[in-house]
Amino acid sequence: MICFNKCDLDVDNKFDYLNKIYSNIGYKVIKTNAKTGEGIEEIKEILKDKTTVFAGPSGVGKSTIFNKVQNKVVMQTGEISKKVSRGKHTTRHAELIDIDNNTYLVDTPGFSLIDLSFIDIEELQNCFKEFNQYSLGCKFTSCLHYKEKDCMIKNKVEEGIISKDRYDNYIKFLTELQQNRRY
Ligand SMILES: Nc1nc2c(ncn2[C@@H]2O[C@H](COP(=O)(O)OP(=O)(O)O)[C@@H](O)[C@H]2O)c(=O)[nH]1
Ligand SMILES: [Mg+2]
Ligand SMILES: [Zn+2]
Repeated sequence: MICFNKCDLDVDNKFDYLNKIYSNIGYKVIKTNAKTGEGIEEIKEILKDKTTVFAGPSGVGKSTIFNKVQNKVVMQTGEISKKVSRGKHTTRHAELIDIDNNTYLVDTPGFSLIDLSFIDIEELQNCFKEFNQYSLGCKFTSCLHYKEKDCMIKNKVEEGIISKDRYDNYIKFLTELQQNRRY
């Protein structure tokens, strides 16, 4: 599930744009404002009878939301440093908190940088699940949807069926992995 928090700061309504992209792919998308409580009840419903981990960049409001959905533990929340505009790592470890019957929650420190090196180049496309149903249409079975000819993924991007932003992210990650590949 993807949660877009701080919707009070979303002045140009990026949420609607992202919601459309990710809902189409099949993700459940939720809009929250941890300051006013918007969307918090919806999150509580989703957490019921499950074990959930909050993941995402530091400073996005994971711990603030964590504090709003339960009253057993108070997590430290951090102001975003104006200097580096990155969140402080105030949550230093991950702990499984028993918030209700059969309901567990883990807050995490989050990350300021994603290390993708554990993903195989050929496997990366599986992280973009909307590519799946089309990749059989590529001419080459090992198509990376990058420089290859007769690529169905690139066709679908062209047709506007696969989001160009998502495809561009895929290529960013792919080229990063290719550059760091060790022989
Ligand atoms: N404007 C705004 N600020 C928020 C919201 N949620 C959290 N914050 C602020 O963002 C900062 C980082 O929050 P925190 O929960 O520590 O982020 P974490 O690193 O993801 O755990 C804090 O100063 C929070 O008060 C929100 O919905 N709107
Ligand atoms: Mg935190
Ligand atoms: Zn392809």
